[in-house]
This record gives sequence, C-alpha cells and structure tokens, in this order.
Amino acid sequence: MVGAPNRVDRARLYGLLDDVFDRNRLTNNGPLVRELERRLSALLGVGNVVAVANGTLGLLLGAVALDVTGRVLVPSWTFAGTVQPLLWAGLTPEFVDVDPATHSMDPRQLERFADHDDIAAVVPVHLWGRPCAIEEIGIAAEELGVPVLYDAAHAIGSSHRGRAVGGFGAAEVLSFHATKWFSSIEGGALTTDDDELADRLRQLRNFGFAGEGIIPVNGINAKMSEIHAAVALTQLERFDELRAANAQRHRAYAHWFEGHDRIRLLDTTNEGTSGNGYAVVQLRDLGPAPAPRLKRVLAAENVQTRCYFDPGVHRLDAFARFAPDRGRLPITEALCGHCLALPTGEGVSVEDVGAIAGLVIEGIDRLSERHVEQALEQVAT
Ligand code: T4K
Repeated sequence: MVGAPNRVDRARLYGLLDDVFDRNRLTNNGPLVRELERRLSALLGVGNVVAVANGTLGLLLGAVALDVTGRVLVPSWTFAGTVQPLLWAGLTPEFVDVDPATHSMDPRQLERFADHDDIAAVVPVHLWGRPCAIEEIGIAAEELGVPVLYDAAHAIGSSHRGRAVGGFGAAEVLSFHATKWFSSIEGGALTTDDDELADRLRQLRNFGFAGEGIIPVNGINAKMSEIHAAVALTQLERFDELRAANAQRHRAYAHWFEGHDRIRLLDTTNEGTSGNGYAVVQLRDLGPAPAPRLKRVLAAENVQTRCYFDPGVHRLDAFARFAPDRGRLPITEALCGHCLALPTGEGVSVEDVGAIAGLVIEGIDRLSERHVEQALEQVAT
C-alpha cells in the first residue's frame, strides 16, 4: 500500500512518552521539540530548524515570514498542500509548468515573468524527493529579485551536489506526515540558514508572541507537541535504516522495469542522493489515462497504488480561478493520468516489489493489447 507508515520502535517511543508525562511539559517549545530541531539541524547541515505542526502550516509561515505580496510562481504538478497555504498567506498562485524529465519546476518557465513586477516569490517542489534544478531556479529568482521557498515535503534525506535538502533557497519546508517515510504522524519543519528569518518563524508559529501579553505580529498556532516530537526522535534513530530500505526497493523496481519501454521509473536523484520515499512510474504509449486503469487492475490484486497528483492543482475546483489559459501547462496536462505511485518502504519486502512489478508489467501488457485493439477499431471505422 502506498503511504503505509513505517514501523515505530514502541519501546523506545513509550520510554520517551513516559518522560514527557513525568515532566508534564506537553507542548509549547518543549525539550523534545528543541532536541529534534538540534538533531535535524546537525543531520541536514543547516543553521536553523523550526519544527511545526505540519508541512502545510510550515509553508504558510514561510510565505508570511518572507513578507511579500503579489503572485507566487508555483507548479501545478504537486499536492494541493503546496498551494493552499500560499492563498491563506494572501498570495496569488501563478502556475508554471514542470520539466517532463524531472517532474519539478522548469526553470526556463520563469523567464517569461522577467517583465512582471508583481512576482513575490518562487515556490518550487522537490517532487518525489528529487531535488529541483536548484542552481537554475536560484539564478532565475535572483533575476526576478524574489526569494525561493522550497516545498521539500517529500525530500528529507535527499541531497544535491554534496548538500542536504534543507539548506537551499531562503527556506525549505519538510513534511513529517504519517504517509512520509520519516514521520512524526503530523508534523514538519522549516529549515533556513537565515537566523533572523528563523526568529520570525519561531515567533509566527507561537501566535506571534514576543513576550507575555506582547503580540507585535499576527502569528498563528503552528507548534509541534512533545508527543509528535517523541515520534520523530524515535524514527530519527532509524533514519539510515529506513532510507536504505527505500533505496533497496527503488533499486528492485528499477531492476524489474529495466528495458520496458512503456514504463519509466522516475529517477529521484539529481547529482546526489535521495530519500526515495516515493516509487513512481510514468506510463507511455498506452492511450489516454492508463494510470487509473492500471490502478484498478492492481487494486483487484490487492495492491493499492495512487495516481498522485492527477488532475493537477489548477484543475481542482478550489483553484480553477487561477488556472492559466488552456495550453499553458502542457507537460502537467500530459503527466496527468500517466503516473502511478507504487508501494515502497519497509512494509513492502523486496520480494513484494518483484511481485508488484510483475503485476504492473502484466497489467501494462493487457492495456497495451487493448490500446492496439482500439487503434485498429478506429482505423476500421
Ligand atoms: N507539499 C507536498 C508536495 C505534499 O505532498 C504535502 C503532503 C504537503 C506539501 C503538505 O504537508 P503536510 O501538511 O501533509 O505535512 C497524503 C498526506 O496526507 C500528505 O501529507 C501528502 N503530502 C500527500 C501526498 O499524501 P493522502 O490523500 O494520500 O492520504 P491518505 O489518507 O489517502 O493515505 C494514503 C494511504 O496511506 C492510504 O491508502 C492508507 C495509508 N495510510 C495513511 C495514513 C494517514 C495508512 O496506512 N496509515 C495512516 O495513518 O495524503
């Protein structure tokens, strides 16, 4: 199943929870939250980590802390949770297309905004954990004179050119949701080397308090509790083990799909490593929308997959008013219906991966035959 949480070492967790309840310090920047921030900061090699209640609120705080107004350049080929906080922050999403090879923001798309003076920020997504075109996006954003806030919800454990995700742009936002390979059940963190920005983020996550009875800025409650921090700290001890399990599953899928020209397993690296939290295949030459059809075939065999992120955020009713003119997101449109996230993580054995890959290949062969039949029927009529 896609999204099945990794196992938690309960004895270790319950030990931490006993301490939490003995201390009776349950939330509001408690010692476990601070410990988690310290340890993530060391792990990611970034100056500041600000733990938050979830990735969505992390993006909201990031957008508010940047103190910008106007339009934000953001992909549509992502989860709605990338875009929703931008709207809550009073910003307007301007959807830009992705690179078909990488599935993340195509930096060339930023060029057409060079003459626009109302661009506030760029929010690229390290989709599937694959770091974006960081240098090119950085240059384009500099030319626009705007900050980059990375949505790194999928990307803890990934690196690019020797630097861990967490250290790029003005800030990055991680998600520790239960469906992520590294999880605190609900949770996330902002990472930044900018100390002043980090101070603002800490203030914003705690209602904007600057002292008892003093609220100079309009914050919100985005705090992480001690219980969620305890889960994250427990999982942190298994970080390398879990990441290795993901990598092993990814290699196994790559092995089984090698040479299949209709199935492309997405490479989740970009000159570095990947946390490999997602194993996504892109399907080719199988007619319109083969992914939901393959999903149904696999579901009949009790393999649960996901058509992330079909139909694209710009096609969702809530964001339709921001959809660009037809034809402006051709790659996003073309990816919809063609991508399928397959089960991975320690709950799926390498043998399971082999069996799932076999079912995928069998399903593709069936879809392919049907595609040929349909094409012949069309020629005949
Ligand atoms: N940016 C991006 C690019 C994101 O992908 C996300 C979140 C965000 C921002 C926002 O971060 P957070 O605010 O969430 O921290 C899931 C997650 O809820 C969401 O965190 C995630 N991305 C998104 C891609 O996927 P669904 O709709 O797939 O969740 P659900 O409940 O359908 O679960 C998927 C599968 O996992 C189910 O088949 C069952 C299994 N599952 C799930 C949970 C929660 C379990 O076995 N146990 C569980 O506890 O959204």
